[in-house]
Amino acid sequence: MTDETNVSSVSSSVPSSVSKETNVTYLKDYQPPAFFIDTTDLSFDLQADKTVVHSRLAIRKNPQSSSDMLALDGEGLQLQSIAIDGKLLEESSYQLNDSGLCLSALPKKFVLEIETVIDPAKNLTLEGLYLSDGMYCTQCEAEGFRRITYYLDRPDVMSVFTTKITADAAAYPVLLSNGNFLESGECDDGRHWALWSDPFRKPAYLFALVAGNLQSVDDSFKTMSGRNVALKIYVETKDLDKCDHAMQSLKNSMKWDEEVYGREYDLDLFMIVAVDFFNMGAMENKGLNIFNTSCVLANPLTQSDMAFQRVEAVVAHEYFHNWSGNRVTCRDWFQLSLKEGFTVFRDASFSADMNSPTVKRVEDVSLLRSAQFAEDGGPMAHPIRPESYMEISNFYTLTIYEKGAEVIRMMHQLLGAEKFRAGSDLYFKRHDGQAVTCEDFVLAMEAASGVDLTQFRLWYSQSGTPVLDVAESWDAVTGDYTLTIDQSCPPTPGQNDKAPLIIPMQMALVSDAGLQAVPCESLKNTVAASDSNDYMLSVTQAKQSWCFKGLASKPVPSLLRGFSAPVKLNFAYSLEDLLQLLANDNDGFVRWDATQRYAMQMIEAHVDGSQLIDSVLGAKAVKALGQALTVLIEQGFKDERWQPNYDAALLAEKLRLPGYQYVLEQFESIDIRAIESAIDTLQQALASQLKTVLLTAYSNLAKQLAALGEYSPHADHIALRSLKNTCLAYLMRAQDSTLLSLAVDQYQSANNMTDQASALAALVNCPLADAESQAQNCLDQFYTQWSHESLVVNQWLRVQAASDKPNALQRVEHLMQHDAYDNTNPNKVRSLIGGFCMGNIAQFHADDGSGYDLLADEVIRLDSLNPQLASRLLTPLTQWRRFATPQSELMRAALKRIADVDSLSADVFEVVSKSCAD
Ligand code: B3K
Ligand code: ZN
Repeated sequence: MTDETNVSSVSSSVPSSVSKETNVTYLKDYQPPAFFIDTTDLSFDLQADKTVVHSRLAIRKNPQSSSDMLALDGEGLQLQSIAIDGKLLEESSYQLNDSGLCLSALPKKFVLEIETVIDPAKNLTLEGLYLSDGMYCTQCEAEGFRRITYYLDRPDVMSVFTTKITADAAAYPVLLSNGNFLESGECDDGRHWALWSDPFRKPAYLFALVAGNLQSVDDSFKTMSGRNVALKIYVETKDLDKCDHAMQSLKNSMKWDEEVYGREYDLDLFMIVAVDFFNMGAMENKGLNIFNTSCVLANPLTQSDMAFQRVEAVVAHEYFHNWSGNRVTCRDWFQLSLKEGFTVFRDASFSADMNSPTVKRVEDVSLLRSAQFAEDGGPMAHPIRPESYMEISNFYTLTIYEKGAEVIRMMHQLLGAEKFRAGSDLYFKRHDGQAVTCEDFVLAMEAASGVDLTQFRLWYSQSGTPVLDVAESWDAVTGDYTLTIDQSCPPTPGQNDKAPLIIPMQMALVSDAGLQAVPCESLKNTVAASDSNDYMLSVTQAKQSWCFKGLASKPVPSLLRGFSAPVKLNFAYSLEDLLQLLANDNDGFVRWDATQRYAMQMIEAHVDGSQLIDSVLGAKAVKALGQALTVLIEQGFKDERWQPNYDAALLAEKLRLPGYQYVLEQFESIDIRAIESAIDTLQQALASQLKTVLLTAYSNLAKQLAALGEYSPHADHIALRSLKNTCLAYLMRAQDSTLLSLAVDQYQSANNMTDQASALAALVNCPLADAESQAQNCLDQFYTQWSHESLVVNQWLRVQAASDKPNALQRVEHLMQHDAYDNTNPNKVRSLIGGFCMGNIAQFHADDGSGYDLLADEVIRLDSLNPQLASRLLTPLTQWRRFATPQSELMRAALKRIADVDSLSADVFEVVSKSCAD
């Protein structure tokens, strides 16, 4: 079906750009669709620059809708023909524009057939159908399907899909789509075809197609009802040796979801495909997950422990979406956190069960407090259920994902595990096969638990990070100890006044003797039953007090245990209080947090000049922290072996000082040079003080790991390596050139990437002049050894971009010209440009603005190719208001320079316009 006269002039290769008055979409304007699409039959004739897409849609009027207009979304498509019930339409019988196709005067039920042509080879946006590295693949969430064909590209239109793919048989032997494989055949001209059918109704954003020269690693899983599911991970031949960990993670996830949520997989086949050009981590397309290679490939020689854990988490996350996202999906994109927040909560619980729960919690809280809090305090702040957007791709944020998961976690705490499970069972039962809202989730939780969540709903509508100011008073005569909590939340865009939220505050009281169980009148009904020493304070008002009676001595409060709510907590802990918590608290999170708070107090005092770390008083405070850490390190060893009951990974987290992002987040006005000096001074001081104990720990851990033999991604082994390599990083900063050989030897003898890359990073960041040539030798060797492994090359780019040695900017500019760099591959751009702008904070914020210029140039260049990536990279500049001069003005000028570019994408336009708004 071709009608040459009907070819539209829109080029398919160019991302859609906007005039300066971009459209805003509002939640309040939601209308149900005017039509439904019961079945969608697609046929793809794949050719690099001219792929023909034929669609046959069985459409039916929605009786509930008053509109008669069928407005199909479509972008960058060449329309070839359109027919209703077999009859070709004249050009005059529909309206075509840049964003779609409108039809009116339609029957109640009809078959619409459309043929479009697209150009996957030129599609660098990596949205819709694209050809990269000789492989076709799709990315349709959120609004990519409209770049494939005209459609009702909205999640509340769910349809049964069949897909026929035809392609050159030699170049693309594997042809995949959602659901079950039906049949395949050969054509006369060296091409072949395959037909797939997905029995489950789904929105277009879950559609997927892959064609390539791939091989699979195969396995199977027997579900709880005894069905056999075939599991396949498709990769390039050279990567077949990197799939075992993903496969094991998949099987563990399938089992875990059955045991913990009662969720069984529903198709007979589950496929994962790895792609090197991908805008994010992975995508949960029904039955055919598409993954960034970085989130699926894992081999000890080429991937670090961190990558192994990320693979496990992302495989689980995408698999869990099969229920939380696919079987029950979102009504509209404002409900994104319905699937993402819940699924992140599910994958975090899974990772906690597979590894160390406390370490997982510390990692999640670190991310939240550094990056999500910054987002929530910046110009892009939005509630976990936003009310408007210009470009939905900008709302795949830490707020939707991580804060969204925290909100679900709080619900889990308020209801308790059993009632929460009853709530999730009810939610899945009530809404299976539907597209629903966050409100539907909360209603199911309320119905199953009997808990009133009226006030809790504010977490969905209010943006900004709540602040708890906690004050104590102590009466030595009566032994009364009173805590008063003030709750507030700073204004965020569009929300000046905030109502008090319900905040679950888990706490305990700590004394020299350990945890105290004490009575508290107002807590009669709220004391957590699980641990008699723990209280769950329900903070619901702007100001509230709790009085604990009859204490023998003044306690230290252990507040927000387990980080029970995503809030900022202010309490005037003395350094002694913090050491007390570090020594005597039994909550792993609070113990770790005590070291963060201790270090922060020192950094703040150094920055404001009141107590320099290298002064007598400061040195005393560093010494006290150093001693406490020494005790912890020494306690961990018995007969030169680390005892398994001590968590080495958690100790490594404690030893590492707060990261730059977290430190910046604590300042009202950021004086970057003063902060840089404080962090450097503290690091050097601790490194020198701890040198001896770190050296012993390093060699003990190295011996112990060697005795364990082969590499294993087991959490216990990862913990030992993490502590060992943290010791090494410190030792390389101890200004002692006799220690250099430790890193060089480890680099040369490493039999896994964790040890090799850690040694490389330690050398590259070693401040000693003697280290320079050694570091360069290792960098050169590393590239020679791994230039054929794309993901390893990314690590090589990142370690150089993030190096705190001077001239990082020049190095980055030089690397941008290197053969190993490809400025259309998101992984490479994120490693080099992102590695510099987000991983090299001090040099990115150079006083001459050179870091901002580099970023602005890259954002402008990328915006015409891949707007999603460009918009993501921009994030650090959005924080300009937080900085003192000259950074604030220079950052703003860089934003303005971007804003002045004609025809920006909606993605970048939204971020720059909101960031520059007065
Ligand atoms: N749902 C996808 C994210 C899609 C992002 C689109 N810009 C992956 C995930 O969260 O599982
Ligand atoms: Zn997700």
